Amino acid sequence: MEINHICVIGLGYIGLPTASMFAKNGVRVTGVDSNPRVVESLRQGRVHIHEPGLTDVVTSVLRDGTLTVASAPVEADAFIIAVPTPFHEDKTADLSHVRSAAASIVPVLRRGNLVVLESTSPPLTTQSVVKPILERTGFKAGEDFLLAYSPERVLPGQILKELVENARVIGGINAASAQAGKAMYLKFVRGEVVLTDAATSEMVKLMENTYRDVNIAIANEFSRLAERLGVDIWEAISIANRHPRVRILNPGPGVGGHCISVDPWFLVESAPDITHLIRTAREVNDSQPGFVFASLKKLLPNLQGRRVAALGLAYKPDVDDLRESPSLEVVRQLVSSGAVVSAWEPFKPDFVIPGVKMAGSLEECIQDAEVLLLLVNHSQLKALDPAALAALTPARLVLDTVNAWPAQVWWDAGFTLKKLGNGKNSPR
Ligand code: SAJ
Repeated sequence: MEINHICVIGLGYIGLPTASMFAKNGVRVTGVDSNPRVVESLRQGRVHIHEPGLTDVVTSVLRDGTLTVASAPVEADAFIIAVPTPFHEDKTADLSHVRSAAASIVPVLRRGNLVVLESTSPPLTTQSVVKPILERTGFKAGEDFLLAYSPERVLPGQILKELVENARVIGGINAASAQAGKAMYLKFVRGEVVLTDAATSEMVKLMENTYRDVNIAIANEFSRLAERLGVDIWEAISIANRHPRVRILNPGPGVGGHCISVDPWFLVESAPDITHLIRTAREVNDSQPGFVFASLKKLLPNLQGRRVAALGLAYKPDVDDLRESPSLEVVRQLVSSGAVVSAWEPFKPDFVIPGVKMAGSLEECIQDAEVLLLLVNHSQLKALDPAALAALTPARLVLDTVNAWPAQVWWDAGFTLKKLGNGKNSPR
């Protein structure tokens, strides 16, 4: 089967880069999004996602016409579903976008087509949710059309590079489906392509992010222990990591983003009785903003009316994505304790949080502050010079939750800098 035209449904963090990589490699792509604002802005050549290098690729393929945008799928050789899978209040997966994306393909599905689900989904979604919807056409999956699951595994901030270089797993509902998926992704993927069945590839994706979540949870729990026991967690981790088989990750304000903080719940949902560790890790990471709040309260016991400058709100460094960001939870807890919070997120200065004064600049954020709270290790925040900062703020108290700043330099500049997870009183 020759794939000359692909319809990518969902033009978000994954769909848009994927669509543009295919287009850049000469495949005709129709990008589809149900949000009219996304379609409209792309039609005008505006890219709604901040990702290094993405704007250049997207505008070039839009200009030469290899990528066009539409609000509904059109007939094509292959369809890729890359829509969000959020979770409900009770942490179970909300598959409504996957269902409606699959349903939107039904009127245009033709014999011989390939459909690939990329959205992170609970195990067995391809077989038990997507397949029956597509079979409403009267076609049989695996015979009349091919169906596979292929998770994206790219790191926000490095999407364009990792889309090409990472190993890609393609799980078919049968071998022919996996093979067809391989032929399609080889249009741009240079990493190893591994073929398996659909359920395995769904599980692989969830295992990867769960593995990371559990490892971050142990780092966060270590940071709490260190603080209680009078140990500096950053020193302890750097020593432990000299062991050849130990690689402890970094504690911080918690785990955010739309991947690691969500995906482990899909495994818990599929078998709650045998996933205690996974659930506990999620709970540890979700309660880490509370640990940050408690650490700040140790510095300023009564937060009522105290002026806190929160620096960075994104879920991780150098991205503009605030979804599930633990910094937001820290800020919410500060607001409910009566603190007067000003916040600055350099990648999204116009973000709105009820009760928080969003600053348009660093200077504005810190000008009246009593304490500086560093929540994200953005390069531009990490690079701040404490000597220069001292002239811009009356604050002399600093809580660094991400080990960004060299404590001694800050102490020398007149600040009392405390690091999250440092139970020692001395500067470090
Ligand atoms: N974090 C820590 N300590 C660390 C590392 C990360 O607290 O040592 C926090 C970050 O600050 C952030 C969260 O964890 O809040 C997640 O960040 P991340 O950089 O670990 O991962 P994501 O969510 O941006 O991307 C992950 C990646 N998965 C893995 O590394 C196993 C990526 O490859 C996936 O494609 C992506 O999830 C996804 O879409 O599923």
